Amino acid sequence: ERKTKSFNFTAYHTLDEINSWMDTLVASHSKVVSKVQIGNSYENRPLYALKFSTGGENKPAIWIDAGIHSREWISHATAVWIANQIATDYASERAPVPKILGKMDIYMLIVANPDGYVFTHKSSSPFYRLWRKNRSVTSDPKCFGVDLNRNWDAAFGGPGASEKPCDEDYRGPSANSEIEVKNIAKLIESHGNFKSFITLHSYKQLLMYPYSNTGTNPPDQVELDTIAVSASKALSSWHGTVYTVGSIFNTIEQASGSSVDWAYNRGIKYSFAFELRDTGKYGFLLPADQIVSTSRETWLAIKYIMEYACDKS
Ligand code: PAY
Ligand code: ZN
Repeated sequence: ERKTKSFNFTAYHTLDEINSWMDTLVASHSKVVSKVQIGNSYENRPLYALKFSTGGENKPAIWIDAGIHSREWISHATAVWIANQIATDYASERAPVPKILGKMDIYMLIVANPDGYVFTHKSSSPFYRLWRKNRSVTSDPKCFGVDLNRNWDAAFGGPGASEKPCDEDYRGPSANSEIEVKNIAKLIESHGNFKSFITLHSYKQLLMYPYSNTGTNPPDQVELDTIAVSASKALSSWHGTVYTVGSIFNTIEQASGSSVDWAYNRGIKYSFAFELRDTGKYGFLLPADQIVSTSRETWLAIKYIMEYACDKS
């Protein structure tokens, strides 16, 4: 019998498996990674972030989250792979990770919506597997859950979010009403030195920047677009996967109360949202045999953004 169980990066995993994998990662790379509990979810599950740091107080930092929408399983799987890559690249002194971690800390919240994620694992029937929101009780006893990407304090309540609890994009009763959003916002605000905010979603193969709530360009549009074009070229260089670049408003749809708009409005200039593979053939049910290729190509784009933010910080 083997003493250490190796983690299978080519499969999707449950919340418990991801949480115990985090402990394994921390145990084997304890000099550079730690597990930070940033609070609990609505159903009282811990929200664990991985913190990559080579020491020092309040260094400029990069935020990466995945799984704010629970059905977007490729986002959690990609975040797991990338966390492992950051740790191993640091250990083997593979550029640019040592340079980035020399100057910055990286926080990764791999399962931003654990209650929803557990729900998606309850059954493969679409009602469970395709659950998007969290699982909080609403004013309608028949309908559960708030869309955590409509609940941020950024044009909250505007067009591009629903006020109806049964809708997939229900914004919730008030900005930050959801504990998952509140916990992330609290960590980022109290830290105060985040330079980049990256959120992983699926699907549609898009690399997007603010705004989502208006078609008006953000003040840094030209720079953000240039970064996104270069990052998506890096991504495509691996397997030829084609990404479209633009503001969320222009590439997908109007959305109010989104995390990226909130981050950008808080002064986190390098704020981006990824819509990972694919373009609709499998959609949210991306086959597990695409996890590693999706992760590898996404890592090239994220590495580009991180290095850019590092050089500018
Ligand atoms: O921040 O990515 C963003 C805003 C746009 C996404 C949203 O929150 O609605 C777009 C959708 C998502 O990833 O949640 C796209 C997918 C395919 C969906 O559920 O419609
Ligand atoms: Zn999403």
